[in-house]
Amino acid sequence: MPDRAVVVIGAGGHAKVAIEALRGAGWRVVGLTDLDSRPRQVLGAEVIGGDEALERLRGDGVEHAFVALGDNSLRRRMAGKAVDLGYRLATAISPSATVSAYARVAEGAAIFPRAVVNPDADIGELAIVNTSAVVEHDCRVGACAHIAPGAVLAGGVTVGEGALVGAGAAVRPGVSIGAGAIVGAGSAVVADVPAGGVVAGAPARPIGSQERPAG
Ligand code: JB2
Repeated sequence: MPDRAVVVIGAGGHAKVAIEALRGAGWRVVGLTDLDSRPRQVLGAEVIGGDEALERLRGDGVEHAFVALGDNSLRRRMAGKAVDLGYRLATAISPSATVSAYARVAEGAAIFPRAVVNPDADIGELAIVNTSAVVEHDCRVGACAHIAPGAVLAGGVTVGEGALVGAGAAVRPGVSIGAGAIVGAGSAVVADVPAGGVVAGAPARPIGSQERPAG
């Protein structure tokens, strides 16, 4: 039986859901690091300090880290630091999530309670499929993208790296959402969204763009 010890990076709201998912999947959370390094507990796990504690923990033999930061760019950056320190990225799949045996979930991803990931879907490294989100068959969710709670991707949707699909949004089959794009909460996306595009509404319309795609 391999050691299932994991350190969680970030001690905010995302960490709470991640800790439950990790524990449910058999991980032992040895502690958290946070920018706010004051000692405290999150769901009974200790905040042991800032990210400088990561090196010591690795030296103590902790092999896995989970980056529990909801911001897509920050999550990518912190994961890079953890990997540079020699960590492997843990994957947090809640026991109540339904993940097809024919789906692929890359390292560092989060699949939260009651989310559904159907056959031949591909969930990229560090992506988040948040609570009750649905990723239908043949979807591709890029690295560091975030499918927020209750969002629904119909079959064959592509979500680019670092994109955010807001809570409760619905995306029509086969639509492509570009890297770093943002889809507003509750939107109905019926046409492709370019990289860095920001859309909202039902049907979703452009409301701006980001100069540099996030993530
Ligand atoms: O560089 C960092 C760093 N920067 C901010 N390293 C570490 N270890 N921690 C960092 N933080 C910490 O992330 C902040 O001090 C804060 O404690 C935490 C962010 O907490 P917050 O609750 O604001 O966001 P979150 O990322 O945990 O969750 C967001 O994303 C989720 C997907 C929220 O929007 C949630 O509502 C959402 N469900």
